[in-house]
Amino acid sequence: MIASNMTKRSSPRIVLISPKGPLYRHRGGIFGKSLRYMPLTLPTLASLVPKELDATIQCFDEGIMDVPMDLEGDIIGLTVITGTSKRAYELADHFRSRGITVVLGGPHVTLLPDEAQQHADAIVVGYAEEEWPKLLRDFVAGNLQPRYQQGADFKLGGYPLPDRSVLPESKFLTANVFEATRGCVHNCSFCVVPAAWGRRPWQKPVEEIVEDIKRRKARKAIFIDLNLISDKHYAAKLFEALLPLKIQWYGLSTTILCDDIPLLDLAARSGCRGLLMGLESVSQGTLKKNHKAFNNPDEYPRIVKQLHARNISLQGCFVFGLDDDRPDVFMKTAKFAVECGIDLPRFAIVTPFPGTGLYKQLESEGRILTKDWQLYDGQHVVFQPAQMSIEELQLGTEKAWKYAYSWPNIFRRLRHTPASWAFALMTNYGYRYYAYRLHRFYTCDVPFEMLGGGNSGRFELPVVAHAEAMATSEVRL
Ligand code: B12
Ligand code: SF4
Repeated sequence: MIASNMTKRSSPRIVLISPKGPLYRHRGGIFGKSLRYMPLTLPTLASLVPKELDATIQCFDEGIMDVPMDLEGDIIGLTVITGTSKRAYELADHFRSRGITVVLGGPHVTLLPDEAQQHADAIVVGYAEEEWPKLLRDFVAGNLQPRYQQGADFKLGGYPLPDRSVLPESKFLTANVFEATRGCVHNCSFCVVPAAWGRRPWQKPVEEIVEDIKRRKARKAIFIDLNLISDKHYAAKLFEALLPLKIQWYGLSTTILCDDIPLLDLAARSGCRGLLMGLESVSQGTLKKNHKAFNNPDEYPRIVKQLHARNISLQGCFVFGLDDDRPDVFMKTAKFAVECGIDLPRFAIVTPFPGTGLYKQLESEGRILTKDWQLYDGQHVVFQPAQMSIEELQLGTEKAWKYAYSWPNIFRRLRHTPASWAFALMTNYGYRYYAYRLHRFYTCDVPFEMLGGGNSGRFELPVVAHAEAMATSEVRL
């Protein structure tokens, strides 16, 4: 029987799910447990459930556990990113057919709300700090609306701290994961952030982050912010506040940090030991065309040296497949990464996530090969590359990984690493393991999560994209 969303309920049973497609479920990798940090999505949503509702909350992250298809609940919230949307819709359809109210939210729902709406009783578009509690109150009152939208006056402060107890901490490498900001002021053509949330940087009051770190008695912290230095003034305030905590921290930043020596020095003094930077390409032309001209490949060697001089390791991420890339791009980039001494280089196939400038361009040129969103994971070719074949892009990416993670090149790169040799070798060994088994594993699961944050990937020959490309003639995060 399908339950009515107009029925009043008390003490609702809320279930929160982070779905994962078959490629990404239970990825224990070589260490037998998830080498990921705990994502903050479900802990954040759980903390926002209004106390007066007297709700029970159950959380499932399919990366580490099974979702019982016969679970009992009154309302299920699923978080959706593009790569998991197929699985999310499958679960949503299943639970709705069992009469349970389903709510969808997250980056993919924000990018494609009309698509998500077809699989949900209600969706939340944008950040949900205000809308999720409102939605739950409406649900309990029997007055659920189909769509809730982040307000224009949204502020990222004054909410309860994430409730990390809703997920089993022991299944993750660490739960000392924090978020200071959201959004980014830049507009890189392939990036989901400006497409989904605009170019405004949202910031949590620094005191809230300090309180969260103290409450967890964290000695090491991971910041998941996609660009921690979007607002340099705020970043400086945050780093100052971290000084007395004497922690080591890891996060994501743009190369712009290295143009501001006082801020870089402050970051290092505040405990920064590892940064992930989207270096993207070794071609200035490619960067410029994709609105990332603030990156200058001529400066990359200097950036690595500046970071190393301050005991900061670098995970440098490159993407392959942008329009100027030719078949020589793979080895050129991999050799460059080795020569620069990047501690952990990563190579991804560029993904035109729906809603991004890149997606719009490729779609208008008829070059999107598949809309099977589960292949939109930075690891499959889903569009027709401009100057190479799909196979070249796939295999070239694999070659770059293998080159950068051959033993001689690991040793070459690590000559100047600021990390301890044991640590640097362990993390590189982890990446090497995957670099040589890309068709079997999902490289995101490996150790930079020990160092910091991360994106980027794995690849299998994408059967769908491949077949469609063949049919149409021919022959990057
Ligand atoms: C942890 C993380 C992961 C984890 C788990 C992600 C997951 N949900 O499954 C792992 C490591 C598995 C992962 C993998 C990948 N990730 Co990731 N990841 C993140 C990261 C760094 C943090 C997520 C987080 O904790 N956010 C904090 C919470 C509070 O924010 P939030 O999730 O956005 O949730 C808020 C709202 O969106 C909303 N909301 C979200 N879900 C729901 C659900 C309901 C019911 C409601 C009401 C509201 C709601 O409410 C929350 C509060 O406002 C984000 C970047 C970021 N800083 O957010 C990227 C991000 C989610 N990842 C991204 C990407 C691209 C990837 C990869 C493709 C990277 C790669 N090449 O490997 C893979 C995808 C794998 C796949 N299966 O396809 C993109 C998503 C883009 C997209 N369109 O899908 C993001 C946004 C980063 C980016 N580059 O822009 N990732
Ligand atoms: S790629 Fe990085 S710098 Fe560019 S818009 Fe996205 S988060 Fe900002």
